[in-house]
This record gives sequence, C-alpha cells and structure tokens, in this order.
Amino acid sequence: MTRNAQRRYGPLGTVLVIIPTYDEADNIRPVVSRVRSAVPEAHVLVADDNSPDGTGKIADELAAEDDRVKVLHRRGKEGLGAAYLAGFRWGLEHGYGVLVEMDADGSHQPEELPRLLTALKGADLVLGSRWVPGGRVVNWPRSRELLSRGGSTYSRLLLDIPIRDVTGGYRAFRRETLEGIGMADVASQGYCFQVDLAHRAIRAGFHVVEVPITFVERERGDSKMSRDIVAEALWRVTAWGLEGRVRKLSGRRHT
Ligand SMILES: Nc1nc2c(ncn2[C@@H]2O[C@H](COP(=O)(O)OP(=O)(O)OP(=O)(O)O)[C@@H](O)[C@H]2O)c(=O)[nH]1
Ligand SMILES: [Mg+2]
Repeated sequence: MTRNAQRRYGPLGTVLVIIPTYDEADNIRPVVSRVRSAVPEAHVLVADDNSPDGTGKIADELAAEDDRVKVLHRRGKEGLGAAYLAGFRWGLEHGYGVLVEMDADGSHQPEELPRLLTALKGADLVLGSRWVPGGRVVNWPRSRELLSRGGSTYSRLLLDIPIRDVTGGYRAFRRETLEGIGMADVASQGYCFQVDLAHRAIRAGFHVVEVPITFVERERGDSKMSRDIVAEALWRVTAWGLEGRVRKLSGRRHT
C-alpha cells in the first residue's frame, strides 16, 4: 500500500527547475527562456560543471537579467547524478516545495511542465514517460529507442517496480519525497541515477505517477551518453535486483 492511500496532499509550494549542464552553450538560453515562459512562477537553477565552452558564464548573464534564474557553479565534470544531488540540496536548503529535473538540450519540453505539476498535486513523484500510452520520442534512432526501452524493461522486471520509463530524466519531486529517500548515500551517476531514485521512492512507499511526454532528440551540442554510463546502469541494476531477491528469500526463511 502506498502512502497515498490515506494521504491528503498539501499545496506544492515554489517550484525549482534544476538544469544540469556540461557544454550546453548553444542550448542554455533557449531552454531557460522556454521554462520562464511556460511556468512563469517557477525558478530555475543551472548546475554547471565548469563547462569548457562557457555555459556557466552564459548562465551568469541569464541570472543577472532575471532574479528567478540561479546558478550553481561546480568545480568540474562529476556526472549528472552528482550535479542533481548538489542541485537538490541547494533547493531544499532554500525552501523550495517542488524540485524538477530537466535536461538542457531541449529533449524535455518546458511546455509540458504544467502537466507534470498538475499530476504532482496528487502524487509524491511524477515521471515524464516516453513509454506509456500518449508518450513518444521524436527523431530518435531505432538503436537508442531499443536501448532505452530495453533498459526500462530490464529494470522493471529485475527491481519489480511498476514503471514503464525508469531511466527518463524529466521528473518532478515534492520536497518531502527527496527528504524521505536517503539522498545522502546515492552513488549512482548516469541513467542509473534515475533508476535509483525511482526505485528508492517506490520502496519508501511514495506514490509515483507516470505522465506521457514527447521526448525530442537534441539538435545542438554533443551527447554525454557513453558506454560507461550504460555499463554502470547494467551492473548496478543487476546488483540491486539480486540484493532484493536475496532479501526476500531470507525474509521468507525467517518467518
Ligand atoms: N553538470 C553536469 N551536467 C551533465 C553532465 N553530464 C551530462 N550533463 C547534462 O545532463 C543532461 C543530459 O545529458 P545528455 O548528454 O543530453 O544525455 P542524453 O540525453 O542521454 O544524450 P543525448 O540523447 O545525446 O542528448 C544535459 O543537460 C547535459 O548537459 C555532467 O557531468 N555534469
Ligand atoms: Mg539529451
């Protein structure tokens, strides 16, 4: 049974959209401006890992022009997961009620954010989903689609979680959800950071909802996706799955 069963949800509070960046100089301006138009009351935090292409400097210019845009400058490239954790901590310390994950490259359309926020009124965590009815991908090569669908199916079956798009990175968390999943010991980095957070939220009994999105392949800048990121996801998800099975089996033996 989820916590949702007897739960009444409180108001959402102020929204912080966290955008991690590494070499997104061509993308950062358009995405921030689209977020500001789509949800004018939301604040934006750019979490930049000292991008060599000057993305952090452009983000500073945006922050100087607009009070609702903030920048977290980090020392160097430490991966998506570390940038999000730093962004979440910053957002929680500054009192935000909702923390949103969004890529900088236009794959996650800011115009769809209002739908995610509406769903969050009755949930603890909302996942933008490519693989539920109504969800889709635009301009993705068949190989990427197969990898993504395969990764989600593998994670769903192994971890026994009822989620169709486990690796997606367009999400909205209530602050209480992040406070309740033990962020301090999250070590995963790439796609598996997303799997890790969804899995933790479900295991902690939070109500997790998928909302269909249209995911658009990046048009500008380079992908940071790599063989290492896929390998990390594969070994960690397999290890979590086996751990869960052993836990269940030994629980059964003791009872
Ligand atoms: N701060 C920070 N951001 C990162 C890092 N790696 C990736 N990102 C950002 O995370 C988001 C997702 O990365 P992408 O390269 O688009 O990954 P992807 O969507 O799997 O790959 P594509 O399909 O090629 O776009 C983008 O906004 C990146 O700039 C990192 O090490 N540090
Ligand atoms: Mg991308």
